[in-house]
Amino acid sequence: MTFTRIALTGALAALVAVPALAEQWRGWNIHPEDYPNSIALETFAKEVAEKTEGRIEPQVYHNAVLGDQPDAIEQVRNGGLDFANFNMGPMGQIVPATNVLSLPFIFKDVDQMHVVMDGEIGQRFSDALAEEGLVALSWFDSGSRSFYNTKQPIETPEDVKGMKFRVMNNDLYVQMVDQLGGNATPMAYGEVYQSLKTGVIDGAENNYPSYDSSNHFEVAKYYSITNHLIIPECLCVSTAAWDALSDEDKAIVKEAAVTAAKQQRELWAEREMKSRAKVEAAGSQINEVKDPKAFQDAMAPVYEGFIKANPDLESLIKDIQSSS
Ligand code: BDP
Repeated sequence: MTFTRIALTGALAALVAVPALAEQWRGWNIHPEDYPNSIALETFAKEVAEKTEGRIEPQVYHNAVLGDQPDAIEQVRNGGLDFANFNMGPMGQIVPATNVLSLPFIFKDVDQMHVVMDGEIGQRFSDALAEEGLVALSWFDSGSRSFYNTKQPIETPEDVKGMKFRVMNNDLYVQMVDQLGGNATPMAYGEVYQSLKTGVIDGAENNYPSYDSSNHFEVAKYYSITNHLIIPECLCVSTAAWDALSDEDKAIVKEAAVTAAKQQRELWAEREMKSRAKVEAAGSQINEVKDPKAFQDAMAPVYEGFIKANPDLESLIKDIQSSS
């Protein structure tokens, strides 16, 4: 055997012994590192890396450094990114059925949302997402959203008149604010702080943890509890990344996502209380609205318009409303 042949044989043997290259998964996240969703995404990444013995190495990119949410949705759909935590609000543009989750007051409370999303109806949403390139593996909590603004407490729909609110990218939210007599501007989350500060908008709406972590409470101190939206969020993997997995790895990834969601929901409940206490201590004025039903009743035209435009989704709305 010549030297070259020995060397070659050795090199081949080394090649065979080297394990298959790890799949590097890039994950999108809009929130800062200490947010419940971020911690849960890290748990997901760690568990997947460990249990697949490094065959998949997920890395989470926090703080929306990989782009805005609507862009990130596109990127996960086309396989440019591998996983993400997405809110179902901006998803409505891509997966029409998920718009049902953006109807104001669709859920009675967060407990009902959990029951619905963890059961057969949640599976229907997962099926709809799967048709658009997104594999929803588990559902995170996002609490309920309320309005906050720079001007005054909102106690009745009348108080919303003439005010300009930032909403997420979905026409249903524009209609929602319209029906209350305000003006809505869809805007990227990262632009809201500056826009509140400079008076481009008067207010926005979100849950306590985001009102806190985004620092919006520093510039918009009136937080009025309307609880008008309860929007679930998914831990989604791109179909391309999912389809490339062996059955064994699919089971590992699914289980890690379920574990992450369980952790997220526990952390969420704690964080809601902590954030509320923090913003109040910092001077936020939180008020209950006088007549929550007045806000709910004002949404009738939003439902009517939606059902007229999407008659096929009426039964899904009814199924959610009648579930407990
Ligand atoms: C937060 C959601 C996040 C949204 C953000 C927003 O977790 O996905 O992008 O609200 O208002 O509560 O844009």
